Amino acid sequence: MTLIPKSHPRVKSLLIREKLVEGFDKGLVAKEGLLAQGRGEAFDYLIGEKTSKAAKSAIKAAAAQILLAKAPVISINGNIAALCPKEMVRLSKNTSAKLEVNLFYVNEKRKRAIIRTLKSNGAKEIFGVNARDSTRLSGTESARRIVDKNGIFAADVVVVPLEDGDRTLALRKAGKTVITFDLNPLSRTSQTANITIVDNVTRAVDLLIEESKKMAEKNKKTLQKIIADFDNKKNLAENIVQIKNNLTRRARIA
Ligand code: PTJ
Repeated sequence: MTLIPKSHPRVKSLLIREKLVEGFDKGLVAKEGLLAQGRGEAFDYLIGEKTSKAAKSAIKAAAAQILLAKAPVISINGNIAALCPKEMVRLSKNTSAKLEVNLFYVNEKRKRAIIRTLKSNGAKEIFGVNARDSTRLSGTESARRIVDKNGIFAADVVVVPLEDGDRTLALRKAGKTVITFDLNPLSRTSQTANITIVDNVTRAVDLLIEESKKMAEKNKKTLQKIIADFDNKKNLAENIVQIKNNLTRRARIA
């Protein structure tokens, strides 16, 4: 691991980068995952490398939505397995959501490494593992169309962190509610999800776990109201305004 001076102003961001690079060295992350990280870092810089008010309200809506779901599933890819496996397992346990490994860049060896990582972080049952349980999701040509019959295929709510593609639209057409974490408010996934958390997944996932713990004590009606009051398009627009304001402020300083 590269040594990063603690005094570095962007130390947190650099530590996240190191986690991803370590995950790549361990065979969890696709080469393209490093590029995805770079894309994310650029947007993180633009949002100010902290959780915005808009992201906090998306996190609340996401917690309510997962708790109200009958069959929630969290989709795990290589970047997530490298960045926050323990947190995803904790979220799944707190909310009774299933974990399914679903990769864009299919690679059996990498898939097995991801499964091992999830297990070593406490996951008991993992979906998307056996070819005999797989089926196809229509409306997408990518490898992500291969899903588990008892996991994503049967889910009513699916969490799809870190992906910019057409799967979200396919999931929505299949009648599912989609939640994503994506630093890019303009990505196809961000724009088509029901709830988009525009924040670094490494910051937002802990907040989502906390929110789901708090909300587990609330009644169904309260949770339904939180979701009804949430408007994803409006929330994305707030994130874009925030980026614009950050840019204007920096331009003034320069
Ligand atoms: O492991 P696989 O084969 O399933 O592949 C995973 C990647 C991430 C390589 C694949 O899904 C991919 O290519 O993703 P994209 O199309 O690059 O989209 C990733 C999205 O996540 C982009 O919009 C990034 O801005 C965003 N992103 C990257 N890092 C983070 C992030 N969003 C939140 N937190 C991050 N840490």
